[in-house]
Amino acid sequence: MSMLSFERKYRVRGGTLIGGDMFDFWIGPFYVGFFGVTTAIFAILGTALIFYAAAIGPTWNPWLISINPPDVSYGLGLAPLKEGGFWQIITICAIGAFVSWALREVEISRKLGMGYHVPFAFGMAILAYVTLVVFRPVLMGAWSHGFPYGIFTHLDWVSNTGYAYVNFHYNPAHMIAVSFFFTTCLALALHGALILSAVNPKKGETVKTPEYEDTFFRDFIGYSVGTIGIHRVGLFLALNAGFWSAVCIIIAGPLYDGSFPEWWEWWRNMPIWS
Ligand code: 07D
Ligand code: 07D
Ligand code: U10
Repeated sequence: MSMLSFERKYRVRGGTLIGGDMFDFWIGPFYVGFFGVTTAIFAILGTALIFYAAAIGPTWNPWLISINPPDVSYGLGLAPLKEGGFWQIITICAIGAFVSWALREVEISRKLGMGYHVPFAFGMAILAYVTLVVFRPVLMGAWSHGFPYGIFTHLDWVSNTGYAYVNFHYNPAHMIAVSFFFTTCLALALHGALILSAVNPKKGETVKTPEYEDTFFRDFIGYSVGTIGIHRVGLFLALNAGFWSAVCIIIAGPLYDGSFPEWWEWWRNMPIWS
C-alpha cells in the first residue's frame, strides 16, 4: 500500500496553535497550517533577498556567492542594504522560517497526539544557529561577528575564527561537542546495523525479535540498553552535540578571548605535577 492511500486516515482536524481551522489543510503531501504559511513567506522572502544581493554582487558562481554581515564599525546598529543590511534582513527571515518550521512540527505532533521530541530536537539546531548569528555577536558588540552566507565564505569564517583562538581544538567545549558528534555516528551505525541484521534476513530465514537484539549486546558487551533505550541514547547524544557546539562558540569571544592552548596552563601548573 502506498503511503498516501492510508495517510488520509491520519489527516485529522485540530491541534493548531494559531489560526483555528483557517489554515488547517494540506497541499499535496504537505500540511500547511498557520506556520506553513509563515515558513513559506519567510523562506521565499529570504531566498529572494539572497538572489537579489547575489545579483548586485560580483559573481553568479554558486560556490562563491557571499552575503556578508556589516563591518565592525556598524556595531549593533542597522547597516545600509549593500553593506550588511541584506545579511541582517536575511538573518531575520532565516530565524522566522526556522522557528515557523519548528512550530509547524509542534502542530503536526499535536494533531497526531504525539510528543514534542522532533520540534525539541530541531530547536537545538536553531539554538546553535541563533548563537552564531545573534547571541555571540550581541555579546561581542557587533553584527560583524556573525558568519557570512556563502558556501565557501562560511568555511573561511570557521577557519579564521578558529585560528583567532590559536588552536580551536583546545577549546574544552569543542572537545565535548566533537566527541558527542563522533559518538552519535557510532551509535547510529550500531543501531542501524543491529536492526538490519535482525529484521532484514536472507530469503527463507525468519525475522528476529527484539530479544535477539538484546541478547546480541548482552553477549557482546554484557549489557543491552533496550529497544526504546537506544532511541533515548541517540536523541541524548545528538542534542548534546548541538548544545555543546553552542557552548563552545559562545565561550570563544564573549567569555574568553585568549589562546585556547594557553587556557590549559592552570592544568599544567597544578602543584600535583611537581
Ligand atoms: C544533509 C540536510 C540537508 C541540508 C543541506 C544544506 C543551503 C545553503 C545557501 C549559498 C547536514 C542546504 C544548504 C540551504 C545554500 C547559500 C546562501 C544536513 C543535511 C544539504 N551551514 N559547514 C556545509 C549550512 C555552519 C561547516 C554544507 C547552513 C556554521 C563546515 C552546506 C548553516 C559552521 C562544512 C552547509 C551552516 C559550519 C559545512 C553541507 C546554517 C559550524 C563542510 C551541510 C543555517 C556549524 C560542508 C562547503 C550538511 C561543506 C558544510 C550549510 C552553518 C561549518 C552548504 C544551512 C557557521 C566545516 N554547510 N556551517 O550536509 O561541504 O548538513 O561546505 O547555520 O565541510 Mg555549514
Ligand atoms: C549551526 C546548523 C543549524 C541549521 C539550521 C537549519 C536550512 C534549510 C533547506 C535542504 C550546529 C538550516 C536549514 C537552511 C535547508 C532544504 C530544503 C548546526 C548548525 C537551523 N571541528 N569549529 C564546530 C569539528 C576545527 C570552529 C561544531 C571537528 C578547527 C569554529 C562541531 C573538527 C577549527 C566553530 C565542530 C573541527 C575549528 C566550530 C559544528 C575536526 C578551524 C563553530 C557543528 C575533526 C580551524 C562551530 C555552534 C555545529 C560551532 C564549530 C566539529 C575542527 C573552528 C562541534 C569534528 C580546529 C569557529 N566544530 N574547528 O555547531 O560550535 O552544528 O557552532 O578537525 O562556530 Mg570545529
Ligand atoms: C525518520 C524515522 C522513521 C521514518 C522516517 C524518518 C527520521 C523509524 C518511519 C525520516 C527520514 C528520511 C525520509 C530519511 C532522509 C532524510 C534526511 C537525510 C534528512 C534531510 C532531508 C532532506 C534533505 C529533505 C528536505 C526537504 C524538505 C524540507 C521539503 C521541502 C519542502 C518545501 C519546499 C515545502 C515546504 C512546506 C511548507 C512551507 C508548508 C506548506 C506550504 C506549501 C505546500 C507551499 C505553498 C505555500 C502556501 C500555501 C502558503 C502561502 C504562501 C505565501 C502567501 C507566500 C507568498 C510570499 C511571497 C513573497 C510571494 O525515524 O521511523 O520512517 O521516514
